[in-house]
Amino acid sequence: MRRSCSYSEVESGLWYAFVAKLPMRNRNSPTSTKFSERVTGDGPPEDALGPGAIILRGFAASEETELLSALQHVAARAPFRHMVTPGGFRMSVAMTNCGSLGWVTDRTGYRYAAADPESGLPWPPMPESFLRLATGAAARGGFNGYVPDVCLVNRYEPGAKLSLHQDKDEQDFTQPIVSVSLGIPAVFLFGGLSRADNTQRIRLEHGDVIVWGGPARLRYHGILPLKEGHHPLMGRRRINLTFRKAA
Ligand code: MD3
Ligand code: FE
Repeated sequence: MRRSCSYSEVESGLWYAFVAKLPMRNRNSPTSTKFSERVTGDGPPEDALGPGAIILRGFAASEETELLSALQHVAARAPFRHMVTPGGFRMSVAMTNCGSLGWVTDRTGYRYAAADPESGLPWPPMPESFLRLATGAAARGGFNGYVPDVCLVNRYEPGAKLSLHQDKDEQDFTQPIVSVSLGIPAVFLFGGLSRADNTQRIRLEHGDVIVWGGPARLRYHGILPLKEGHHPLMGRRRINLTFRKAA
């Protein structure tokens, strides 16, 4: 059962304290609505994505080779698959997981499970390089001691999309989610706490890492259909690593 959580509960005053210590270029505050631009402007952290979401542009780029080789090991043991939603739709995004739990969906619902339903085996352990990246990024966002137990890996090919949704299958919404974009760029949609709220569009590129915590944690979000593209390392794919503390 989902734990309910009020907006004020997840909105931590701490956010403002750690943002003040960050260099301007890492504050999330774009300068215009043109989402083709990199977000590098300065200004208050409430701009753009709003409080709780911090973009670390290119943070993962120097680790790309290690991340990719670790990902190949994960996918060898737990292959990417297109899961089915409770409504019966096959997802265009292919997914796998590593860590002590993995996010799954089927006709019976969404949940975190300790075993891969395709094989019955435990999910592959979280690679050291994944964990290092996630804890390092979380610390930069003010979340010291973050220890994710899940990395959900999303694989997009041109045309794949993720409809607007909230992530609320986790137990504790005070724990952030860390996302890592690799491969061809995508347009991320960032809404509000209600599905009907307006959305902003943010271009996510290879190596970009975002820490979603505090008041950003329960905002609606999605990915527009991926455009054709080619990345030297990833080919015509985008991979998103999303780290969670689910249990
Ligand atoms: C904002 N993945 O796996 S990552 C997902 O690019 C998911 O594959 C997208 O949404 C992707 O659930 C977006 C960015 C992201 C992840 C979790 C969030 C943004 C978030 C949770 C709360 C708010
Ligand atoms: Fe999500």
